[in-house]
Amino acid sequence: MKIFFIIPPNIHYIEPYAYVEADKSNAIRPSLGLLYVAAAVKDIPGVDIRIIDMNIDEISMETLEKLIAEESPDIVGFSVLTFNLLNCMEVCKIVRKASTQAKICFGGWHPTLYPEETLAFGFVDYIVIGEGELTFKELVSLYLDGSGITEEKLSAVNGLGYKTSEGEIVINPPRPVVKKLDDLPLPAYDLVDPTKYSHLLACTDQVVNIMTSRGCPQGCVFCDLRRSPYRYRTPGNILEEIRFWVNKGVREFFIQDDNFTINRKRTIEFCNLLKDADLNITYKISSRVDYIDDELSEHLKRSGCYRIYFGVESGSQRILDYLEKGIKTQDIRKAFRSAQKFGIDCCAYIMIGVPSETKDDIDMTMDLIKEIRPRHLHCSICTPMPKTYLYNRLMEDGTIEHDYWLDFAKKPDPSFRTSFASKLYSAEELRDMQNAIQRQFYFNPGIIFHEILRTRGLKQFFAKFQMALRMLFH
Ligand code: B12
Ligand code: SF4
Repeated sequence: MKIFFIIPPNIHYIEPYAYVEADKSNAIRPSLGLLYVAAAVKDIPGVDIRIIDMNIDEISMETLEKLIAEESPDIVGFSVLTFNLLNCMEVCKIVRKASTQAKICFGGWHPTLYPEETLAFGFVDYIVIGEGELTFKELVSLYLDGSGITEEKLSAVNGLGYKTSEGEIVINPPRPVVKKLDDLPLPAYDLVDPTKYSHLLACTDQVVNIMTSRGCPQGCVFCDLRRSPYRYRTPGNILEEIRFWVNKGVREFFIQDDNFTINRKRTIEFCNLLKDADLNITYKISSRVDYIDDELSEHLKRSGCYRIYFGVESGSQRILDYLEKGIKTQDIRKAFRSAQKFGIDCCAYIMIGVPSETKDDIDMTMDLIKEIRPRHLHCSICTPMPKTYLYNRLMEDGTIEHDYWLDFAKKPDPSFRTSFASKLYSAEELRDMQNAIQRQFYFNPGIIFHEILRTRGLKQFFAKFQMALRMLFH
């Protein structure tokens, strides 16, 4: 059986909460979700998988149409975020035009949050809710058993949604999350060309993204992962993946976990193992500030960690409390001091436009930034994302008058614009403040000097230069 996984081209751009210029120049990374799902089925005899990244492989819609018509895949899968839904839909039109037999399967955050609405699209045949490895594998095995797909068989696949021959939407019971992540095969990087992916702020030409845990026990109100079951891979299992890449010449890794340091014991064990393995690699992570202290910073640095991305969010304790961040501004200062003491670059994610946030609160954030001196700064505008706690809370208290994300999920419209959470400032004022904060931070002689020093060749120099120009003149 033939399976195509398609990463759509960027046709529609829904303005994000991130700084627009940074968002546009952001990393081109393979979709780890798709690579994990592909890995779960690629070694099954009779399965032929192809991953088509229409941005990286520069495949036009016309070429794709021909390819689908010629190859006639049985299933075409997409990893769908609310933000790339419109792009996926554009490609689905082509798939449908080229083949009537290909079944279209949507997985990822969007169908997980909006299962019925997603299946209601005529062109979607299956959705996979939550983690996809086991559900998709079971779906594929139905194809391979040779006796044909029946509704009875589909109804036995937990985590799957499908339509009956009468068009009725069926959502099967959910599938429990994978408890032992070590049991999952490593992502199927062999199905993509990893040398084609890049990262603007990387130290080497080839960075491999890895994910070592899933879920988060913390309760930040804006985040989809709020209080989701935390599971992790063991240090030995992570090292196996790193070794695999080191043998292929890779020297830099981005540990893409939302929060790498949740389990302190595991972090220290991992650092020791990596240091003893003496692989001469570097890596970067994201962490909460309250998990970082001198001891951990020293372990991280010695094992090759060169950068930590911290969710600082705000310098105002009132705002941190509103966000249920569970940290004190003192924790922020302490974490930055610790990491910087051991020579780790610190990058701060901050947020403006939190409900009830005033100019004084934003000034407190900027004062804190001056004090903690991050190497990089990402300023976002607080945006209630679909079905997050923040979105639901603002709907309950009447701040959000109607469920506009639901409208979008039912009828995605390219003219849709993200709504920000603040009622004190207009979207334009927030964008202006965000632009001013980013420019003020980066057009600073110390930061520019450091960026030039860190630039590893002409290609990266031009990429950074282009971004600087866009920041100045957009
Ligand atoms: C790394 C990351 C990024 C990276 C890289 C994304 C990539 N190419 O992998 C970058 C920085 C580019 C990014 C950008 C954005 N991101 Co982001 N990102 C993440 C993050 C932290 C991890 C994603 C990941 O790799 N997970 C690991 C894999 C294994 O899990 P997974 O992708 O969910 O896949 C599993 C299942 O979903 C399912 N599955 C997924 N795809 C498929 C496909 C099929 C066919 C099947 C069967 C199953 C299946 O099976 C997989 C394995 O179990 C998540 C938070 C999170 N932890 O999920 C946010 C997250 C996905 N991002 C989010 C958002 C909002 C954005 C941005 C809009 C941010 C912005 N710029 O303002 C952009 C949008 C990008 C775009 N246009 O599509 C939201 C999405 C919410 C939503 N409703 O869609 C999340 C959930 C964060 C949040 N708000 O809480 N992101
Ligand atoms: S923002 Fe980070 S710490 Fe907070 S809930 Fe999400 S993943 Fe956890």
